Amino acid sequence: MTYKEKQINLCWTPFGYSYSVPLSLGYLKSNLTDNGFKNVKVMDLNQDFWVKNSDELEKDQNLFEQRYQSLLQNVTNWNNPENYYEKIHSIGAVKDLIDEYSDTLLENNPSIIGFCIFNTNIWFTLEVCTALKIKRPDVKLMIGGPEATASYYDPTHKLKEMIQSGVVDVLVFGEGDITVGDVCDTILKEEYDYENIDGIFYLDKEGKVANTKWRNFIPNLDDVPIPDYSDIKFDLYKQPEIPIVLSRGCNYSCIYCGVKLYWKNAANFRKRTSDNLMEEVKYLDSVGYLPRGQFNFLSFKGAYVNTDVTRKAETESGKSILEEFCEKIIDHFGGPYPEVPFLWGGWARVDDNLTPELCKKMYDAGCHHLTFGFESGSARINKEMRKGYKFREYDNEYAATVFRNCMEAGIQAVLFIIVGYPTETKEDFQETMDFLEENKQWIDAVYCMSTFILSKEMMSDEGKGKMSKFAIRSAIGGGGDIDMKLMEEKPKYLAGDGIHPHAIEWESETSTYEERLERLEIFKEWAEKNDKISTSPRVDDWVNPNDGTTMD
Ligand code: B12
Ligand code: SF4
Repeated sequence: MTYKEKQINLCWTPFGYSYSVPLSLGYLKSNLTDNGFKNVKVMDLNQDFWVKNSDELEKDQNLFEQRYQSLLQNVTNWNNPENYYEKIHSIGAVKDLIDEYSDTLLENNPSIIGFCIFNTNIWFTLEVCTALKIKRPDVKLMIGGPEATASYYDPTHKLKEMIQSGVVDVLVFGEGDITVGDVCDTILKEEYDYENIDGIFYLDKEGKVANTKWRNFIPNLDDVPIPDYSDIKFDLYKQPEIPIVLSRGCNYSCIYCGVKLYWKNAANFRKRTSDNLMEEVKYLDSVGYLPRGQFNFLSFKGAYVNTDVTRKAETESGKSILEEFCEKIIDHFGGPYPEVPFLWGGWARVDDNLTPELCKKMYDAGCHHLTFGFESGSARINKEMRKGYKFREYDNEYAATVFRNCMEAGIQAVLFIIVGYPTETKEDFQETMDFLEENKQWIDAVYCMSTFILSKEMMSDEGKGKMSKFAIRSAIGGGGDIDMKLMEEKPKYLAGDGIHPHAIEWESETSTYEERLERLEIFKEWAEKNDKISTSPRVDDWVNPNDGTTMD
């Protein structure tokens, strides 16, 4: 057996949503296969978990459902280790799952097992890794994914401890498409020259946790092979939402947004061409993932779909990539929706490039809804957030026109708002509510899950120096475990350090936590009264499998 024939397993562990398809692993598999690795298997144990428990989950009164489903709604149960151990690990079934899944992962005798971690499955994954190392110490374990990348910024992150203790062999941060091949190569050749591979943490020859430099982002996304889902049985997912990533990174840098952790700065924003995107649509169609006559859903991912705000021609045709892509979809399927055999949704920015003509074309290409980061009806707060409206000052008339264009074309406009952004006054909040009331005919639904959460992303180095001057007097972590008395001796504004991830109960000069909760209540009452609670996408035969959360 050559080293390229050795078995590599790539895995998603519970707990994620039941409809999520493992896009990242599809990317890694196609990259590894392109590099000559012969035996790469994608194993979605998160999906296995939902399938195995589907009978139980359908019984309303079932304790299992109550426990898992409600725990899943609240991400702080999963990304906060104390909550995880207290509320989740204590459920006996979880211990059995760890044992079962570590056995499943070893069944085909792998040499390497790779895990993709998010903030929701990190603690469970680390437990599976520990069980694996006890059962088969010779199998190398590598970890990548968004939470692995986020851990790059935290020197005391638990993941570093796991490398130190020898449970995790390699941690990959940043874009993993090329790194994964390099790591598998060096392990399977038994060379272990980790120091020559960009974008990883590992245990160096002195037994210390070391890292190499951040890997350069792939300049041309069309060079990345499209995801390989050949190990995935789409029909087993509850209402699968198939993601197609239009772009990576974002060309803006809103202060509160976590995107910069993963993609650094706006200069790393890249888009795929419409031809390359069509290749993926055709692949999904050819392997039967887009069944005709049955409701199916694609989710156009990336920062947002209408990224062509520079207004420079992006293509030879002089049109935006989005417009070209829509035209090619309609063309390929022989006419406008319903000839197009799927619906799609995506995130969008409030931008007047969403003209009536473009909206119509998007609708014809299957666009069902757009989810806007509207955030606030206050122009001042939009500025505070550095939303970066480039071509004109933000104003509410401008936003209303964009939503009207969508709704008139038949596309549902779903809005996200932020309640209680730092410096938001009662009057600013009222401006948001006034906007919603005045424009409700152009809005299908509005979504806001909680009051504003100070995140470690927001306070990361990438945001340093740009932070608005809001005085935070104290902050308590989302898990309720850290009490921070920050401000007296610290500078007037915060950046970089001191804030516990996901602090929700903070207090500033313009609001207390209780005041923000009151604002949230006002919003919720309005949303209920006007039937604007986000249950998007609203399709008659669609049952949102994750009631209480939003599909994006
Ligand atoms: C597309 C997307 C999805 C898709 C696909 C997910 C996927 N990655 O496969 C879907 C809809 C399924 C999804 C689901 C979720 N997502 Co999501 N998603 C995104 C989004 C919009 C784009 C990511 C992207 O471009 N992916 C493309 C590939 C190239 O990037 P990638 O997935 O990170 O994978 C690369 C590297 O991380 C690495 N890698 C990944 N896994 C592994 C494994 C190994 C072994 C190695 C070596 C490398 C490696 O290599 C990959 C290729 O370069 C980002 C936000 C953003 N704009 O970036 C959020 C984001 C990644 N999602 C996030 C979250 C939290 C989730 C959910 C938990 C739901 C939720 N609460 O929002 C679920 C988890 C999945 C599940 N089991 O249910 C967070 C992650 C935060 C964190 N620190 O964990 C993000 C950053 C959004 C945010 N700020 O909240 N998501
Ligand atoms: S909020 Fe949206 S536009 Fe702003 S940086 Fe994040 S992804 Fe980009």
